[in-house]
Amino acid sequence: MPEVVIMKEIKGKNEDHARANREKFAEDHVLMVNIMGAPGAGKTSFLMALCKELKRRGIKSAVIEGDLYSSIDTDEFTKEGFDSLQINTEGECHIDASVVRRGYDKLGFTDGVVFVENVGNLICPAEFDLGEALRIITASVPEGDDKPYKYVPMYSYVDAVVLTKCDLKEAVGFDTGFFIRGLRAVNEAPVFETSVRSVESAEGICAVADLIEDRFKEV
Ligand SMILES: Nc1nc2c(ncn2[C@@H]2O[C@H](COP(=O)(O)OP(=O)(O)O)[C@@H](O)[C@H]2O)c(=O)[nH]1
Ligand SMILES: [Mg+2]
Repeated sequence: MPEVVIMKEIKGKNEDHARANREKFAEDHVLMVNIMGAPGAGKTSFLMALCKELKRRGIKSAVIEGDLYSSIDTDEFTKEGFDSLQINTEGECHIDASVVRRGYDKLGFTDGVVFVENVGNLICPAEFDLGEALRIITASVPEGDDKPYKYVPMYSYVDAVVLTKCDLKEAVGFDTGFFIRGLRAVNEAPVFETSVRSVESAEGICAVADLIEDRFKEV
């Protein structure tokens, strides 16, 4: 069974912790990526497919899982042989830079990509810089095509948008053009269409892996 660490925020300036994290990640040759999205958006499923694709390319990755309770997501990654650590916030709706740092130090990982799967929430995680190099939102098709219009702080905050569960577009009547127009009103971030259920959308996961690979070269 993987270790589950219960963590609460250390009071203090989040920006100071985020700055210290950035320095540490650079020192360790680590690209830190913050994955955000609603509960059930497909964060874990997408992340698993992405980690496997990166492994195929010879890039190491590790995962820090943030959830209120349980180790369900970390168990998945441990089973597949990835370094992973579960943080339980026991009620907090996001994780902050100090929590990420304590998890990262326990992980003892260098020379690769560390993903933080943030607590499922479209509001609070956009208020806490973790010291990450890349911010991704997973937006799932069944959530609806109007979310960029409603969750403006989150959609403004990210560097890339991963549209998940694209295999369900027709079933739920998702209007991609409407979604992208809403996004473009606040952000020029690239959009990647993905699914873990269809071969065509698997190409989107490879395109995200290209982005991660390019960014990792800059670390
Ligand atoms: N149809 C479909 N279902 C998906 C896809 N990705 C994830 N799911 C399902 O959506 C649910 C939530 O996925 P999960 O990865 O746990 O989301 P998380 O809570 O954001 O980490 C699970 O039942 C998954 O099997 C996808 O690409 N297509
Ligand atoms: Mg998850």
